Amino acid sequence: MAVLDILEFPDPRLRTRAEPVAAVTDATRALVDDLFETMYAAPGIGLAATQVNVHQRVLVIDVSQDRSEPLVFINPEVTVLNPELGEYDEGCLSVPGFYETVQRPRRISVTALDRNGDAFSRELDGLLAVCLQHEIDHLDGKLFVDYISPVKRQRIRKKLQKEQRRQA
Ligand code: QAP
Ligand code: CO
Repeated sequence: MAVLDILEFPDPRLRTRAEPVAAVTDATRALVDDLFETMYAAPGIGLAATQVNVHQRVLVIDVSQDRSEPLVFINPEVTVLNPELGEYDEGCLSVPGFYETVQRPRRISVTALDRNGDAFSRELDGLLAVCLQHEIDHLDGKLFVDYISPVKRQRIRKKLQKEQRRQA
């Protein structure tokens, strides 16, 4: 297992559309383990493979207080159950230090493969529904800052680029 480097906005690799996983193998499970280790180390509540520069449709989430409810979603597909939108102040390990309010459907259902390659479905609401939609956006090359005003997005881009130059 390994803690992997996380790409940061505005890195163009975050705009890559991830490919479906053709078969869940030991290599997929090794990626899942690295995603959890990286997410827990951060610490974060969700991480998509895109954020560690692996462009496969794999993401992990744990929104529990005591970090005891690891969830794996491979090739996730979402259906909106109710068009009603909710608001949440979202952050992102790829946009460190910034939080903005984003609106998304409140109630969704998801179908995905688990770490054994078995299909499952569940209905989600609350933070889990927000987080899953945020992470699937990563697999499609999308970031939460795409939902905010261009002025705010540009301000965040400039601050992070300055920070990244300092670290380089
Ligand atoms: C996505 O984000 C999410 O800025 C997961 O300095 C977040 O785990 C979905 C983090 C909120 C819904 C609501 C962010 C850690 C972690 C930071 C995260 C930071 C350190 C973000
Ligand atoms: Co994110």
